[in-house]
Amino acid sequence: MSQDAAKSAPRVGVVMGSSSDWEVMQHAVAVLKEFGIPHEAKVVSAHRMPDEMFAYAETARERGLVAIIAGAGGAAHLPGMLAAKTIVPVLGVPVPSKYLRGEDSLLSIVQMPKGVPVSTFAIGEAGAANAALTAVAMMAVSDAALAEQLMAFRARQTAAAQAMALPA
Ligand code: RP5
Repeated sequence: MSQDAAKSAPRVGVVMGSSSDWEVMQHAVAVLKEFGIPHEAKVVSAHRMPDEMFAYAETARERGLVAIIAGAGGAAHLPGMLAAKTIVPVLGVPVPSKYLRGEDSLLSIVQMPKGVPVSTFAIGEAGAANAALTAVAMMAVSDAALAEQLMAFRARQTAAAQAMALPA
């Protein structure tokens, strides 16, 4: 791989079970864009594309991914099955579902048996954004410039909260 290709090779993978998950998962991608993290986003359905799902997980490490953000809804086995096939950290995002509002997604992602972890985030948009912020924090451990960016991001939130006013 050339140096230029290596620079732009994705470091974080954002995958989801369906294009219908994009409304939520786009918030992870927006954070990665904001921090300038090379990333990729694609549909990898666990039950409709099991072979592609395994191939994605099996090649993640050699392709240089440091984290996989995986969003799914309902019987949300995508994050757990990816985690079963790679040691790259998997950050799971429960996508709101039609009938159970994402409580099914949350429980099926968070309740991984001991030994194969999936870091699980809040249901929906906040979870997607926070999963990406966690990937940024993981990378910031060994990247001083990124750490500065993350601290500035936090400082802006502090300033915004400090400036909040309530009705008289
Ligand atoms: C899951 O089923 C997806 O992650 C999505 O949240 C849910 C519904 O998928 P679609 O029927 O919208 O394709 O696999």
